[in-house]
Amino acid sequence: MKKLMLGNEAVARGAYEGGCDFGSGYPGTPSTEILEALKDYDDVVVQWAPNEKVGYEVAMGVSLAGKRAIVTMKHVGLNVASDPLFSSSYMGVNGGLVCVSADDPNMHSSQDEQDNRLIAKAAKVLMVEPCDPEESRWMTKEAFELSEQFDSPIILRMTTRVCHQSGLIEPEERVSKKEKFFVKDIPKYVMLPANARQRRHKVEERLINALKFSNESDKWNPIFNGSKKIGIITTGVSFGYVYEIMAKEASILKLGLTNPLPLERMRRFAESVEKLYVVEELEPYIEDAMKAMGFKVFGSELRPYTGELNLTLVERMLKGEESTKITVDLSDVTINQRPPTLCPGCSHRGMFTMFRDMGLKVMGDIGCYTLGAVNPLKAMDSCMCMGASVGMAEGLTKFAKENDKVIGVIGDSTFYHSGITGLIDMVINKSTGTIVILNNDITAMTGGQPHPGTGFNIKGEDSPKIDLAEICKAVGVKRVRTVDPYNLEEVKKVLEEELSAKEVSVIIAKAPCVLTFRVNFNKIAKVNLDICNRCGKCIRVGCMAIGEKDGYPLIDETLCIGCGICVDVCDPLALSLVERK
Ligand SMILES: Cc1ncc(C[n+]2csc(CCOP(=O)(O)OP(=O)(O)O)c2C)c(N)n1
Repeated sequence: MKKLMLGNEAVARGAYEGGCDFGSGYPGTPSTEILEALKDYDDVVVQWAPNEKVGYEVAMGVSLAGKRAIVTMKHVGLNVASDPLFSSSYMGVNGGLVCVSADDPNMHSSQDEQDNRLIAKAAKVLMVEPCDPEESRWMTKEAFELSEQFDSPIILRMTTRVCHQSGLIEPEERVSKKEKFFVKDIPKYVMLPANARQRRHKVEERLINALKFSNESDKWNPIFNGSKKIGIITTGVSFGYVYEIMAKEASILKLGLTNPLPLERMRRFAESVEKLYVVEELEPYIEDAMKAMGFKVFGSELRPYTGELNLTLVERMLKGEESTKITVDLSDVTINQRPPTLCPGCSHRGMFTMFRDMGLKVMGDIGCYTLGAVNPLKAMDSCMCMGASVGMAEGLTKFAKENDKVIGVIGDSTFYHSGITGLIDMVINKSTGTIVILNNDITAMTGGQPHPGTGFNIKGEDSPKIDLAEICKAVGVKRVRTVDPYNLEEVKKVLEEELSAKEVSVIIAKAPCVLTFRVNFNKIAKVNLDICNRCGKCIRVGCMAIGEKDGYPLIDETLCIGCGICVDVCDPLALSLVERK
């Protein structure tokens, strides 16, 4: 029976059907739902890793054990996992290994826009690209077979629109596969230079074999015959747009196995049509390959070079002036922008209010708290990649002007992910910097996944809890303080003390995520208009529950949870907390 599934759920289904024994990964939009769905299949062991590199390495260990494994991450996660990815390409696999890279064209929720097809090419591993949920299912399922057949980790390249579109899938049975076990094979699995040099040839052999397969495969790289006047080569979600617009008017070569590219099939197709287009998102990956073979191709010059495609853009690309605007044109419609903001009552808000009011230079990081950079807080001065706040704070502290007060600010999940090594660097290099860890006991940004400090795992079962303060002490930080982020007076005092200390220090601001743990202080902020002097300080904490009328704060009682940050910043004491009735 057909089932309606999200692309990511279909990947999980495909993994289950493909005999996957193990799933790991680190949350990251748009990939997160894959493991969350996979955990519900009893035959698969599923766990979150502290970061993508570790997730990849555990999956590789499972592969060496002869079992099938999947590891999931967003595109920037593959940067973190690229060290094992590149070497594992030389080692090949024992059990099939599938690595999901969920790319995010247009950066809906990412700090950069990467086309990880280029990483697959550089790592010389096979890559497959589905276009919809049903393909996400069967391609994932079959990717395990391909992985074993070509002795290669496989990159399953998804994009936001493939991950997050819903569609019908046709579930199949789980495959029954031959039992495999660990086989000792030092030349294959120990990448000493002498062994790696030998394996380097195997990598090329693999690509030659896979190229033959890719060229011959109607299943992975099908051709939809139509008019020969126009030929279009496309892949992933772009196929959906192309097919909807041009199914009757063009011939389409749809690529599903995109590393190695089936060059011979592409050449034959190009020669069979009068005018050739390539429609793909982000880099001109296929287009460049066609140009290198000497073909005249229309592609990237007809579309925006950045961001994602849509029906309108693809129609304009392919039909130019004749475009009929088959989608609704929203250019005349005014849509009020709703900037993202911290939740009412979020424990991060008071911290950033304090950082701003103290004039600190804040080396930030990635998480909900990155919203500390936006109006009206504007209290974050950098955000580069996960974990970077620690090293950057160390660097800035070393060379800051004498009166500049620098801190690094990092979330708890991000600290476990990649902040710890930065802190070790601070200790061994005698930094005098201060790091603030915002500990809300969850990975909030991506929807509330557990992390090494939460004390429960992906299934909600109890798991050992790695204590943040103990880790900091264990790596040699002597000054580790914990503060209540709702007590701004305490926060200010501790920040001042630690900033003036002549050694590295860590401040842990500990309070649970109000959204995940449904925190309610059961109070409401009230304004006494007779006392309020309209200074606007309460409004500048940037809480959704505080509006403004004639310069006076207006409390939205449906949103206020009574955290009291606005009350704390009110100098004339016009705001107070009252019991919620
Ligand atoms: C390498 C990499 N992996 C994953 C992500 C997605 N991501 C961004 S921040 C974040 C974790 C946020 O959790 P935490 O640090 O605890 O902060 P919170 O959102 O809870 O405030 C994740 C998973 C990313 N941006 N980069």
